[in-house]
Amino acid sequence: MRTVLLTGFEPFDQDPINPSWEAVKALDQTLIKEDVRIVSRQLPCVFSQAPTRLLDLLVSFQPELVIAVGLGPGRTDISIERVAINLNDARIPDNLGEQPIDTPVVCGGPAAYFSTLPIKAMARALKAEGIPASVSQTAGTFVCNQVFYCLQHALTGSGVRSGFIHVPYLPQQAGLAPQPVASMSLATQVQGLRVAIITALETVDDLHETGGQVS
Ligand code: PCA
Repeated sequence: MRTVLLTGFEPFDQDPINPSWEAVKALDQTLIKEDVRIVSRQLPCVFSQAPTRLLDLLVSFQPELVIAVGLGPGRTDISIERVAINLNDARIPDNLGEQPIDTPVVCGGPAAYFSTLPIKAMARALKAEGIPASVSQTAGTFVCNQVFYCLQHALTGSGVRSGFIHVPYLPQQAGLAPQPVASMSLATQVQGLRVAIITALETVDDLHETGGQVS
């Protein structure tokens, strides 16, 4: 049996729920193909703990594909991240009150890593199903970016494909927000992840079409 590892995050910043965990949890133990099983695990939203937990999961499950998922507050679609940068710059404290400012994720590591997922093909496949999606050029500078960077750092040269997806708020979260903010139903998020995983498993060479932005 082959394994796809999905991770989602615990709630953070006073939110009682994190859609990334709700969505990946819904796919835990799913047979996404005859011989491919999804394993979903939660990561702490803590700079000092998330990377170690992630590395333990890579060792335990020996996955052939890894997609880490996080909430992108204010994201309007399923955002398939292109690049992780070697920088922590926390606008808010993490769940242990740590707030690193301008520190490297990995001392001496390269400035950035690219996703090794077929990000263009994934965005296109989601849109073809009527699910809003795009390639994103930044995963931010908080714990999601840190986890994404550590994931790419750990798997460089391994042949295991990996990357990161940000999902929007759930409608019930957006309904409580003081300002209008985008949201997406849990069912749509789960279906989006399902399509993203199947596309990643089936696509060897990514599409050559633009996923860029002017600014
Ligand atoms: N989103 C945060 C961290 C955890 C999460 O789900 C981020 O985008 O960094």
